[in-house]
Amino acid sequence: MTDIYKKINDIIADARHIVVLQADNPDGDSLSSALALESILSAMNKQVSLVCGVDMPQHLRYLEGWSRVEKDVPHSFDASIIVDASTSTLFETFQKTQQYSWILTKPLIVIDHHQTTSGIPEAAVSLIPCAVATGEVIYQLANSLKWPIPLDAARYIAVSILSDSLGLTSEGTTVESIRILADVVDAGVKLSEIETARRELMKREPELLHYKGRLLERVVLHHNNSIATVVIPWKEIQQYSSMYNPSVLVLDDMRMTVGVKIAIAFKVYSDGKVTAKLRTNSDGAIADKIADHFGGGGHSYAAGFKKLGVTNYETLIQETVQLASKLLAEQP
Ligand SMILES: [Mn+2]
Repeated sequence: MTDIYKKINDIIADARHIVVLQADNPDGDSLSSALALESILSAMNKQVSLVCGVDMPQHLRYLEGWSRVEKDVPHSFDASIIVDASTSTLFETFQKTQQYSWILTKPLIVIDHHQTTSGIPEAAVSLIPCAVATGEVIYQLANSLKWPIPLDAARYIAVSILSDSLGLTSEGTTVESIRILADVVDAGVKLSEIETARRELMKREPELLHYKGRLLERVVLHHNNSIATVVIPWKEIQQYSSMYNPSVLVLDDMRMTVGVKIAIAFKVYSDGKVTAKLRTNSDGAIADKIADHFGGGGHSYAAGFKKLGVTNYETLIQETVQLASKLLAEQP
């Protein structure tokens, strides 16, 4: 690990302007990891540009600084850091515009914690230890390299850990995660302030209340209620996505149903693209295996995949359900 730390330190030392990149599926961990790095590197007198190919989701906008995330890679920079992702397929938006190949012309650092990924072979250095959140990895890196960790960086690290560990309750939460959280609270971070800001922004538009009801009515239970699926068609993606991710609106309710081991939300786009978001309970932690089968990635509890050129999405759903039931039957 120290070798990797040294390589990262060298790249950062040589760079004046650093781009911090999130994949096309930004979440609480990726955004707060990017903002934590921005704060840390700025304190080291670096110029930092935050970039993500897609809009920051509404529910993350309680994090001060979200609006500094730009859509385009700047014209000149010296190095880049990808946070919370290590699969190049997650950078489709950049790949379409050649921006991704532009990124690869400069030293690229990958900082992530996803264990089942295809990796980014072009990266100069990849730091992907087992950790509950990328924020945890950044804290350990900064601490060990004696980089400054300003209070706002410490706050973002707390958000990142709380977000990916589901409030320190997920399987991947370790003593180290709790220790880091204790450290940042010791440094002055107030967890109650983070939670108040988050809850205020969690309030949803009234029309989402009724839409959620319609989505829940459409949930299909398969194989003795062990697999729950829902389909979100293009029309609804267009209508509601700017307010809230329709999948996220119902996945937890699906998962919190007696008997359900795995919940899957499919989004069907107009161009033949179909995405699937998978969430499981502890007795059905096979999300990564299913995602992997379809070329996606993630954790055993939460994963996703994307298929292009799908002509009949119902066949894909059938295939997914069959694979899920087979994997569930093979569970010890
Ligand atoms: Mn993460």
